[in-house]
Amino acid sequence: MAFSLFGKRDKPEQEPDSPSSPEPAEQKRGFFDRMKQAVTRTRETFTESIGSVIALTREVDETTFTELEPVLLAADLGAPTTAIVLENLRQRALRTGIQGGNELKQLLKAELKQILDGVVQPIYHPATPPEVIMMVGVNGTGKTTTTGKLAALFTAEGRSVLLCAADTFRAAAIEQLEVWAQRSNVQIIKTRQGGDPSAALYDACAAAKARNTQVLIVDTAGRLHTKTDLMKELDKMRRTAEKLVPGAPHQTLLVMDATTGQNGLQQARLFTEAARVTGIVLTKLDGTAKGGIVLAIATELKLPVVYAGVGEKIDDIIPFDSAAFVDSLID
Ligand SMILES: Nc1nc2c(ncn2[C@@H]2O[C@H](COP(=O)(O)OP(=O)(O)OP(=O)(O)O)[C@@H](O)[C@H]2O)c(=O)[nH]1
Ligand SMILES: [Mg+2]
Repeated sequence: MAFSLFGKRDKPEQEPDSPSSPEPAEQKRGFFDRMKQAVTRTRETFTESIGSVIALTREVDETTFTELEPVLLAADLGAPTTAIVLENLRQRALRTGIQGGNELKQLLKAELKQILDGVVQPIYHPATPPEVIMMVGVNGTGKTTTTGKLAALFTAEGRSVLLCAADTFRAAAIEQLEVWAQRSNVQIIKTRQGGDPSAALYDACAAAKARNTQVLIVDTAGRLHTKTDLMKELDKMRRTAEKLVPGAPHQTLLVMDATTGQNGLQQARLFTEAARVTGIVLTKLDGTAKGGIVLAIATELKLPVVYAGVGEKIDDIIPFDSAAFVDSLID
C-alpha cells in the first residue's frame, strides 16, 4: 500500500493493494501501538493509582471500591459513569468471588470494554456513492484537521474522496482546508468566504455524483449549540445534501476535544440532540491525562467514538477500537 495507514506517504505511485501493503495484523498492531502512545499520560496516572489501590488490596471489599472511585474520577470518567462502573464491578466481584487486586484489574478492563462495545453501531455505507460525511462541532475542536486526516486515510484505503469547504464563516477557513486537500491529494469544492455553505454543499454533492466519488467529507464552521441560527444552518445543509444524495448525510461526526473534559461533554450532549450526530471523533487524545472521557461519552451520549485524533500530522488519526483502548489504558 502506498501509505501504511499510520506511516508516511512515501511511495504515492504504488497501487493501494500492492505487495507492500501491511497485512491486517500488522496494521492492527500499528493502530494498537499508536493508541498506546496516545494514551500514555492517562495510562501512567491511571495505572499508577490503580496499582496503589491493588497493592493495598488483600481482599476485595467495600474499601477497595471506595478507593477506586477517585481514580476513575481523576481519569475523567465523570460521576455517572464512575457510579455505573463501580456498581457493575461490585456485582461481577460478588458473582465471581474474586480475591486479589489483579483479578479486580481484569474485571475492570472487561467492564470498561463492555461499556464501549455497548454503543457500537455498524456504520452504514450506502450502496450507491457518494457517502456523505458531515463534520460538526464547537469552535476549534479539530474539524478541519480531522477532515484532512480522514481524506488521507480513506484515500489510503483506496476510496476516492472529495472535500467540501462549508465553513464560509471564519476567515482563512477555506484556505486551511485547501492545504489539507493538497496534502492528501484530493479535490475540493468551495465558495467564497461569506457565501452560503448549503450552496457549496449542493455543488459538492452534484460534483461527487458526476465524478462517481466514493466519499464526500464536509467541513463545517465551528458553532455553539445555543446559536439557533447556526444550528438551523446545519439543518439546511442536511436537507440540501439529502435532496441530491438519498440518505445523506450518512454520517454526522461530532468532533470533540478530549482536553475539554466534562465541559466538552456537556456541550456535546446538547449538540448531539440538535444535529443528529451518529458518532464522535475525539481529538487531542495525545495531549491529555483524561482519556477516560471516552467512557463518559459512551454512557452519557450513547454514541461510539469512531476515530481518535492523536496529533497534528496527517496520519495522526486512529479508527477507534475498544480492545486496543482498554488494553492501552490499563497495563
Ligand atoms: N495535539 C493535537 N492537536 C490537534 C488535533 N486535532 C486538531 N488539532 C489542533 O487543533 C487546532 C484546531 O484545529 P482545527 O482543525 O482548525 O479546528 P476546527 O474545529 O476546524 O476549528 P474551527 O473551524 O475554527 O471551529 C489546530 O491547531 C490543530 O492542529 C489532535 O488530534 N491532536
Ligand atoms: Mg475548521
